[in-house]
Amino acid sequence: MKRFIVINGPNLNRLGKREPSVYGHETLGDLEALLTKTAIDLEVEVSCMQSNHEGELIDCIHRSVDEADGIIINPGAFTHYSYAIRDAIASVDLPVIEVHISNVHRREAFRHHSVVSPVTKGQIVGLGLYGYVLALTALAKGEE
Ligand code: CA2
Repeated sequence: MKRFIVINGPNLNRLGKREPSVYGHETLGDLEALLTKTAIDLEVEVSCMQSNHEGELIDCIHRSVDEADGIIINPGAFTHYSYAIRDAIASVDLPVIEVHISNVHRREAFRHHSVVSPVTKGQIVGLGLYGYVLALTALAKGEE
């Protein structure tokens, strides 16, 4: 059975607790439950992690080489400036889909640019938690 890792970056453990107009009312636990259910429907395995620490995110990306068939990542604010996370993604030979809950292009200018997008398979933005469901579906049904 194919196995996918979902990586959430800094502050995403605060989902549902603040800024519902931007990020919605659902919590990180709700997201993980949604993805677990989606994985059952798609007949794949999913495991989720969240960290506020850049190095832990990088270690998880590296470990995924031996543990997964693909990665879904929301790097949080690291999206906009972490060349280290970009290099980690580039170092693994796995399909990686970048997800953002909010429509970053409608927000502050510093959120408009992603330094990780050039090394990902694709990017989904602005569709709330459903973006993760779409990403998991794309990986599950993909050829890679
Ligand atoms: O839209 C996204 O998913 C973001 O990756 C979320 C990041 C932000 O820095 C990116 O520009 C876009 C921030 C996550 C913070 O999450 C919070 C959740 C609830 C309350 C406060 C922050």
